[in-house]
Amino acid sequence: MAGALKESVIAQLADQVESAQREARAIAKLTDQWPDLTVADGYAVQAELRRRYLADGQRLVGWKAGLTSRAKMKQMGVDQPCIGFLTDAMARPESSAISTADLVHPRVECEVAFVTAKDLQGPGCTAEMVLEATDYVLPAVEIIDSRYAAFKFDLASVIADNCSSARFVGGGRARYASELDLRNLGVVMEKNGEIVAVAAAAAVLGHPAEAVAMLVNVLAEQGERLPAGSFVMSGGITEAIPVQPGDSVIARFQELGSVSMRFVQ
Ligand code: 0L1
Ligand code: MG
Repeated sequence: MAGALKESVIAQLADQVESAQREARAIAKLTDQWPDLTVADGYAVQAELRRRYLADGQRLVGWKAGLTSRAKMKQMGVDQPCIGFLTDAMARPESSAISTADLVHPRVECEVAFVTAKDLQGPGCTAEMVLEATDYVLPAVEIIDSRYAAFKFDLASVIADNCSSARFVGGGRARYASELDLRNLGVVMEKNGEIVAVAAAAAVLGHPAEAVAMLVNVLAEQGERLPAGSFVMSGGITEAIPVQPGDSVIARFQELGSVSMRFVQ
């Protein structure tokens, strides 16, 4: 997918997003400055960010699908999902203390993560192909953090910001997808001992494997495939809940165990 903007403009926009991410600083959405920014341009900025982070020594460990539920698309005012990349610098251990000092306004959401055993190549990737290529699934919590002021953005801008990727925590019990009814898998999220969200995984495009297939097809538009051994977060099942220092969060997944963490300054 070739962006229409000149490389120098892509680099300039990547500078803005990169410094906002590194300095945990909110900025105006990119389309305030470039109203004609397209989804393809957003992915070009995201690819430039990935190139820079990998050149700096971070390791690509996987991908994420975002904006995968109708409710979330409506909440954020967009009409299609997005994808983002995950590096080792974003991973946090289960039950750990996660600092918010390097985040702008973090929110947590529960997701099913897939680990693949075979390469997946689009276009035309389907949920069935994803399930056939999946080694196992595990529960995960994504900590998203839009670098845009008040979480206000459009699709091109959020894609340029790597789909709000910030931190992620995998844990619980790894299971073969074939042993589970992933569509009806229930999740309960608690914050500070109170239930703050309850949902079933069908909230993610009807089935979380659909979101992974979408991701593979978007990668194909960028001339890329999903290699075997990839970790893929399939999108928020629950709504995203704001967190601050002092909060502790536990996500309980039916059949997959739980994932917990606490937030500190
Ligand atoms: O992972 C997600 O679904 C987040 C995608 C970007 C939208 C947001 O920041 O809420
Ligand atoms: Mg997410």
